[in-house]
Amino acid sequence: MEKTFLMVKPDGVQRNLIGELVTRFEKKGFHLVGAKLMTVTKELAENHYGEHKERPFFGELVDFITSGPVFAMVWEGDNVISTARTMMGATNPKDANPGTIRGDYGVQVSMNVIHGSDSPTSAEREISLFFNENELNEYTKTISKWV
Ligand code: DAT
Ligand code: MG
Repeated sequence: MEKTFLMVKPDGVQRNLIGELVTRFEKKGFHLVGAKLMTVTKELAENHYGEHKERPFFGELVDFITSGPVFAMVWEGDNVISTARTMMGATNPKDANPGTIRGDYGVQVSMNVIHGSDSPTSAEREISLFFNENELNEYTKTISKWV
């Protein structure tokens, strides 16, 4: 079953959006396999956002993601990687449709509430960067045959 890495960014944590965002993915029918409140180190931030190293906003991005706790999660489900991206909305909240997370809760591109892996390769990479094997829970819910 496909897994993705989602993270409530420091702005989402400060704005008390953890519960709301977890609820959206739960109600959609996805399956939570790991979650933790944590503070991202500079080293982890630079590794996680390595693809953006040459971008002008890289320093600001690393400073922001390390500025306060984040809520890191692993979610499982059919097409969860692309569906979670659709639920998140466009990177820049000004372009994100109402009803999406960034469309409903974001204003600035640099503080856009949530991170989500953009491909199977990045999902695998990001899950292993943020979680140890023993922090991922494999379990079955009775409801899984209905949703
Ligand atoms: P996404 O988070 O939708 O995958 P991304 O990978 O292109 O977007 O960029 C990573 C983060 O970097 C993004 O969530 C917010 C920040 N960012 C992107 N473009 C930016 C810009 N032009 N100015 C400031 N921050 C930006
Ligand atoms: Mg990205």
